[in-house]
Amino acid sequence: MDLKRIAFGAIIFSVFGAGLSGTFTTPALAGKVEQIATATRCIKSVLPGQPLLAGVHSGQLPITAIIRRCGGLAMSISKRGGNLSMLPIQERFIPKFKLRSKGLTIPDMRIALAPKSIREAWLTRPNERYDHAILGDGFEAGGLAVTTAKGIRLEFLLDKTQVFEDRMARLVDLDGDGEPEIVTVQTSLEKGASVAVFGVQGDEIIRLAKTPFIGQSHRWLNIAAAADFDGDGKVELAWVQTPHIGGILKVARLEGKGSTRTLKVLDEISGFSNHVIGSRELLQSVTFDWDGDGLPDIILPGAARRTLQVVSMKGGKLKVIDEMAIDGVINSQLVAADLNGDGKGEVLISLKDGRLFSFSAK
Ligand SMILES: [Ca+2]
Ligand SMILES: [Ca+2]
Ligand SMILES: [Ca+2]
Ligand SMILES: [Ca+2]
Repeated sequence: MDLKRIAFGAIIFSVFGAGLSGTFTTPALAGKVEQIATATRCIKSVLPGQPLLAGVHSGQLPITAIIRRCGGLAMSISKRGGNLSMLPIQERFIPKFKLRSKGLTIPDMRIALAPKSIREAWLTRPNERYDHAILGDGFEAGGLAVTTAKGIRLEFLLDKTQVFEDRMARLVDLDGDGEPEIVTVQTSLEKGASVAVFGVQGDEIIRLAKTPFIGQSHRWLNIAAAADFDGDGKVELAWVQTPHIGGILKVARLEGKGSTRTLKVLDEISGFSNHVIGSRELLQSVTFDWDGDGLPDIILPGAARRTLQVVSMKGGKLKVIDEMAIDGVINSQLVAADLNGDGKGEVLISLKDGRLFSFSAK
């Protein structure tokens, strides 16, 4: 029985699926430990019940999650009639990043979608000019493309000393004007990664803001989440700098107007990792209001990847407010959902050994 009481009163309960359409014996209530009957021991992956179309988690809490068993069968987990149930789901109903072929795309690329002035954004011009391969292959992108609401395709190209070291160009409204900005990782071959924000002006993609490069080649960062973390009404962007070597969680705000803006780092805190070196999985962090104080919190693995950490930015300062031990190696994306319909989020992860865990606040 994989069951642990851990620090700060948070709960881990092991979700062993029932048969093909079996029903969990009890809802997994927040703050209670539940063990669930099983015939489905080996879980290969877990996905959110709604696709993360924008490419960055901003507090969405779907009421379902989808698991894929080691044998390949996909099942949705949801609350039905007061009980959580597991039902097989056909492939065509599984939310996926758009993978249809576009010109000049990077291998395994993901297209971010937003029903706004920018409809789609993705990375282009695969090249081998950077020998880092942190994302699991030897290719990085040299360009960034969008499709506008009018159907016009635009592209921004980097010079040969830089790459986009990411799998997607995320679409998120950072300045509150109702239209998305484009966020991705822009890397100098000599000086490492930075966070870059782009927008469309006229028929051009322009860069609105960029953090300084980390300062050393082969130093990377991974975008984590975007939301109003401090409750001032403005959206912040969070990322983990150097997630493989003692990651620093940074939260910044896009300030200024027009094309001369800055990404001002408001606070930072060390001890996190939202990526495994060489992995294709970039979505190892989520944000929602964990502790019920009305502010979204950031939930992500600790630096040693043996814990899940919950970070609040209440009062403008980043602070760990909860911590949960993980008995294994996180293999999946972090998925947020409200499976039991109590209005509070649960975090789902699958481990390398095939176990699926759900975490909920007390
Ligand atoms: Ca905007
Ligand atoms: Ca804010
Ligand atoms: Ca909170
Ligand atoms: Ca819940």
